Amino acid sequence: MLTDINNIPIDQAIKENGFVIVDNLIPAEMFIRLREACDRVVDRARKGDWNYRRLVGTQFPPWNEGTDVWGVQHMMHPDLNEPVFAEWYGSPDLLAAVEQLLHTGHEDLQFELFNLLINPQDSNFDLTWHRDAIKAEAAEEEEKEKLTIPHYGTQWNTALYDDACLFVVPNSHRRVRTPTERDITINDPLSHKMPGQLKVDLKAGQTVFYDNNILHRASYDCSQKRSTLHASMGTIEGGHHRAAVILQHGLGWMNTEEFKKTLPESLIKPHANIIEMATKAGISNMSTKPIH
Ligand SMILES: O=C(O)CCC(=O)C(=O)O
Ligand SMILES: [Fe+2]
Repeated sequence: MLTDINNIPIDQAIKENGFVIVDNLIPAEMFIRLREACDRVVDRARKGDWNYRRLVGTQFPPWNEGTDVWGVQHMMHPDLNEPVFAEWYGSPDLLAAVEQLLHTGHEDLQFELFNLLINPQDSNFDLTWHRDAIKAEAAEEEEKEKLTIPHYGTQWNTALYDDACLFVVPNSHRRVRTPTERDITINDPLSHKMPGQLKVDLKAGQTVFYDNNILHRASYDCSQKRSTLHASMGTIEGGHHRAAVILQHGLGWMNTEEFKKTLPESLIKPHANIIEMATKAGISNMSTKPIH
């Protein structure tokens, strides 16, 4: 059983706090290869040679305006031609961690997103306090209802360089916002004074898994190199609930023979599972409209 940096089983820690920090989910021999592959894709995205990217000025998809890049999308896309990303996404320790967090087995794992979060070059950029799957304006009743939907998935940041960009409110992932939190998320969403906020300090090589409905924000510093792998996986039980969150990123390229050929053995079943999920939900082009 995998434990976190405080020796607590990771599934227990994420349930209690909404996030959990884990060491050593990158095999030593893969570390440099991942850094080098990231440098190459970042270079392409900044040059405008890779158009699936997140641009300063906009937090959620679509990213149509601006030039300075804060994230690169679709690390496993066959046109990027960087096999180390699928190799890591399908690596045994990472899959074991995800299976423990989701209380599921390999057969039921669902292949999802793999993106990269980086430092912008020209200016600092802050993401607002948010929950990924619930809008700030949601009325209390709607918020309460959405918070009861199980996630059937987990997401994580794995730092290739020390990374202190993410802030969370521990244990805010399953309850409605307090009046102060509601006020901040709606009227002062860049606030540095969120009650109970915690800076997540990751050392290179550490991973934070977090509930995507924990209240969180991020602060992007253009002077500090960031190259943080940002990914998610789910279970087949998620069905259409998971579809909305995942497919808003536009994943048509995953439903191709060309992509399937690039997958390591450990990802064949998880990949078949997401294609089946999208097909059952009637979304075989694997694209849905943005949530926010
Ligand atoms: O930059 C981060 O660490 C968090 C990114 C984030 O919150 C998001 O992509 O929704
Ligand atoms: Fe987020």
